[in-house]
Amino acid sequence: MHSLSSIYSLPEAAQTPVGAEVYRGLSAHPKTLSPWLFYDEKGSELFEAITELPEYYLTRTERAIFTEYGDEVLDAAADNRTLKMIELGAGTATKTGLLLQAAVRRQGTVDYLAIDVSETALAAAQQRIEAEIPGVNVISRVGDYTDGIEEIPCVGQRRMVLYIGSSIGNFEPGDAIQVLREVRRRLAPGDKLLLGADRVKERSVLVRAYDDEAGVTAAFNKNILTRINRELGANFNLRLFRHRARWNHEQSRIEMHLESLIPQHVSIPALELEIKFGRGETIHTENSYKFTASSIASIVERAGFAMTRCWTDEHEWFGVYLATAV
Ligand code: AVJ
Repeated sequence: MHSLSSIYSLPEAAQTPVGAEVYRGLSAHPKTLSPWLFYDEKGSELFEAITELPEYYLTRTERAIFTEYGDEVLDAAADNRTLKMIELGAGTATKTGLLLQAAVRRQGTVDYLAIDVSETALAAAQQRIEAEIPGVNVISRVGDYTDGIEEIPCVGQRRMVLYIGSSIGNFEPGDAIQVLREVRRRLAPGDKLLLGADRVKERSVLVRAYDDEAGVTAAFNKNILTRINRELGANFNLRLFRHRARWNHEQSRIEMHLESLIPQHVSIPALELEIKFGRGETIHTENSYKFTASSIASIVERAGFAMTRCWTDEHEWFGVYLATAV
């Protein structure tokens, strides 16, 4: 048996998802790494900690919108039918509980399909929801994005797909449209999309949310290097890189980078790679796009939805958008 690695003479590790992404990203100019690499066990813990930081207004603001307008959202989405909910990237589904409670108040019971790549997060979410919100029938599906949307048969019922938490902001605008088109393809006309997306606002508020006082976001960003050290035997010295968060006004996005403090070489034995860094050179690890009501409307419309309603908080810092499949 020939393995692919011997045919292409790439090391075995370069063909695992993590190895392939690190190989691609750190051989590229400028250097980049995809944000999904953040979410190993430690990274997922750090992200949970970020959501509770005073500077990170996103989670708390979206939760406040669901608390205040949950019943309105459900009314507007259901069109007087029974609503079934499907969540993409459900994670721990803590905010979703507020919408599920509103659904139970409205219709007594609700079917909820939670889709996520993390089996452990899903299991915890399912257990908590079943214990805390009687009336919710939880089905969980381990997988990527849209896997399983069609699995809820819906004769005479409405589906509402939840894509909340501003997860859409990690995509380039063109890719965001593609993802939502994929969602649309699995829905029927009249079905709903509920999208949570962070808004453009004053630069200092945005930058602080991604460069907090306690350094939790810095640790989250640098954890990607720890992961590469552990999984690919690399020798990144975390003290020789610093966390950077910058607002890119032209592209309407917060960028996170890891900046090399000195000229240095890093070796990644499992990939047979030696990476050279100049002083001040960065690895671009994340884009977090920020939207206006009209930039979000244009994305959902290009994906085959009509914008139906939106809700925001008192500062207009975060948006929750209800769109209808056309
Ligand atoms: C999970 C993609 C919504 O962009 O705000 C938080 C990730 N990165 N702090 C975001 C993140 C740094 C987060 N999303």
